[in-house]
Amino acid sequence: MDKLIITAAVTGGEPVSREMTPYVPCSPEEIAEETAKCCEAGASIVHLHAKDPVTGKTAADPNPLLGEYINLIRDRCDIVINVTTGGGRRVSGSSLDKMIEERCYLGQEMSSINMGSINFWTKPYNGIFTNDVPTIERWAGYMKKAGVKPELEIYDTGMINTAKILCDKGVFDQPLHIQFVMVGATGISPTPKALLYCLDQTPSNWTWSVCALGRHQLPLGAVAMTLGGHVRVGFEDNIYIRYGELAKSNAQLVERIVKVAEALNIEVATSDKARRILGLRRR
Ligand code: KMH
Ligand code: ZN
Repeated sequence: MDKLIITAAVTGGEPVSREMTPYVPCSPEEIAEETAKCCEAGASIVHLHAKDPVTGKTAADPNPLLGEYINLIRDRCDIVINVTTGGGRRVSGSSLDKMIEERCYLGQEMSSINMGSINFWTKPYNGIFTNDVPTIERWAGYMKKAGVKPELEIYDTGMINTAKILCDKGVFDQPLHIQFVMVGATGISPTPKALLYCLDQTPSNWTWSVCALGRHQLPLGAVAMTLGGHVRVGFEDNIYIRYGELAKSNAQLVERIVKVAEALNIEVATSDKARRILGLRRR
C-alpha cells in the first residue's frame, strides 16, 4: 500500500459559510494560515474554492482570490494545490469555458473535474449540477495543455464508465486519479458496500480517494485507507468533529484522520510523496 494522501478541503463550496460555522476560513490570509496548519497536521493536498472574505459564502467567479490564496499558501508550505472547477459557477456557456481555461493557469498542480451531471444532493434537491461530456472533454483539454492533473469527481458509478470512455478517446492520460464523492441522497450511498462496488469497476492502476459528507467522512475514510485508497476531509464536506459539536478547524479533522491512520500502521504521505504517487511535478 502506498502512503496515505490526505486532502483538506478547507474552504467549502456553496453551502459552507460563516452562517454555518464561525470556524470556516474566509479571507485569503485565513485560508493560507488554515492550509499551512493542515499541512503541518498531515494533509498533502488542499482543495480550494473562492470565498467571500467576510461572509464565507462562495465568491462569484471569475475571481482573482484563488490566485491570491495560492500565492499566500506557497509562502507558507509546499502542499499540493487542487483548485475546484465545480464551485462558484455564476457564468455559463463560453464565459464559463473561458473562466475555467484561465483558472488552469493559477499555479496549481491539480483541479477537480466533475465526471457527470447530478441532481443536487442537498435539500431542496432543486436543479442539476450540469457536467455534460463535451464540456468535460473541453475542460480536460485545458488542464492537459496547462499541465494540471485532473482529479475526476465520481458521484455515481456510471461516471466511472465515462472516465473509461474518455481515457479510450485519449481525453485523459492514464493512470487517472479519481475521487468517489459519496454524497448519498441523489449520489453514491456512503457505505462500504457501495465503495467496494466502485472499486470493482475501477482499473487497479488508477489512484483513488474517498470524499464523504458529514458523519460519513470519518468511517468511510477509515474504510478507504484500509483498502489502499486516499482520503479527503475538511469543512467542504463536514463541519463537525462529532455529533452536534463543530470542529474548530480543518486541521482538527486532519489530525483525527491521521490518528486513525497511525492506529492502522498506515504511513501518511508528505506533499512530495503525494506528488510522486500522483505523478505530479512541483509547480
Ligand atoms: N463539493 C464536493 C461534494 C468540486 O469542487 O469540483 C465535490 C467537489 C467538486 O469538491
Ligand atoms: Zn470542491
